[in-house]
Amino acid sequence: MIETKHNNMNANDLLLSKTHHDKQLYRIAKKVLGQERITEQEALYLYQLDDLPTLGMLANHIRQRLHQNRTYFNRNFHLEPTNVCVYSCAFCSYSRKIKKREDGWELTMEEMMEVVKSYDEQPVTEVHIVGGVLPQYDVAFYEALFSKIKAHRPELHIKALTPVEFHYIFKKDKLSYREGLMRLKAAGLDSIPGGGAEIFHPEIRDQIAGGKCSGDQWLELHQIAHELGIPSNATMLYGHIEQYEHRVDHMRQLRELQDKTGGFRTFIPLKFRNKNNELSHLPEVSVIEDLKNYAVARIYLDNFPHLKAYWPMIGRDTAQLSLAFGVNDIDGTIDDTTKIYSMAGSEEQNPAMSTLELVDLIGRAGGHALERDTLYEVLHDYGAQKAAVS
Ligand code: V47
Ligand code: SF4
Repeated sequence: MIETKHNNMNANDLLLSKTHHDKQLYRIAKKVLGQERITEQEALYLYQLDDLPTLGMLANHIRQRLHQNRTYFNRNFHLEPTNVCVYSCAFCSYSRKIKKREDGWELTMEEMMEVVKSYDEQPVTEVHIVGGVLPQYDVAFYEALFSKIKAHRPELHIKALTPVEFHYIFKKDKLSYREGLMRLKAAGLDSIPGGGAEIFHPEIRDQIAGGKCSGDQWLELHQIAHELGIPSNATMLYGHIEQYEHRVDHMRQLRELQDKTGGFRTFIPLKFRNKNNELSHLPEVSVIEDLKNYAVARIYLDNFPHLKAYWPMIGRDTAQLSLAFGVNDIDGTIDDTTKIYSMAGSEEQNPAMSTLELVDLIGRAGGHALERDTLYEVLHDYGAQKAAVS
């Protein structure tokens, strides 16, 4: 991934020469080199293009401009209050219906605090709290949970809940999104993860995630969070029944909101995994499709500073490859504390990686590993080392 200024000039010429045979691609390449925004039609064209190497070159050009070889990771753990849920999304392998709640788990406040305390001796900087939606986990419950976590470990960053939970619990308490978020922020909420976005377009959302908050509501909640100074992430669940048009529509809405608020930190494409859910008959998309999706996202979402590959979901090898297709962040979950993916058939059935392993994985792909906090402040610079791990 190393590029000097001199090499960079050559790379630009090479990029233009590689695209010269195709008028539309050439125009897109010129835009990328000139730091100009591409249109939705152009994003669609890139998705339809059967030319992964050129896509990789374009996306890597942007990644190099923004971050050079710097590749971030974060040490966090997941806290999942419950996997019982009032909704039944077709892609979800993890949740249990209320009628079958005895098959799932429902943690009490004390049990959740035990999970938090079990990390006391570990140098984690973030707790990611997300799970199923159930009436007993309401605004008062989360206020108490966040306050207790902050009282116990004030510096631990709380990245919690999605518009799916917020919408449900605020409605139950007759609170507006703004009122509810202000209360939870006062209790300790620091940022919002990217979940629950799936695909915004109702044509798809109604089929795979009917009943839960709409795409418009997801976006409205994030907009209000940004206005209140709560940063957030955004995801896109791809590779199921959606078409490329739906992915472009999804990213268009994110790009528009980011233009207004600037509150998104990172975009995280999530590959649909097909084990143990109602969409198990659908084949999973190939690694080529994964890389193409990262590249188009990096090229189209010009106002998102970071692009993250969630390695427990796609596996270590694809995570390494993704670094040449625009990705500059590898989610650094240190422990098998989320069941969302292992239950859906992810590559990593036991997704635990030590810091040294993560540094090594990044270094071997030519990256320069940096441990970050949730907001991308650098905590430790590991350089381009390949750690001595077996
Ligand atoms: O919204 C559920 C996805 C999401 C499956 O913000 C599935 O840092 C694939 O959003 N196949 C929740 N995906 C997780 C999430 C997340 C993950 C990592 C980091 C961050 C962050 C956010 O998981 C859900 C849904 O889109 N999901 N089931 C499945 N079978
Ligand atoms: Fe519930 Fe979330 Fe699973 Fe949908 S994806 S069923 S909202 S836990």
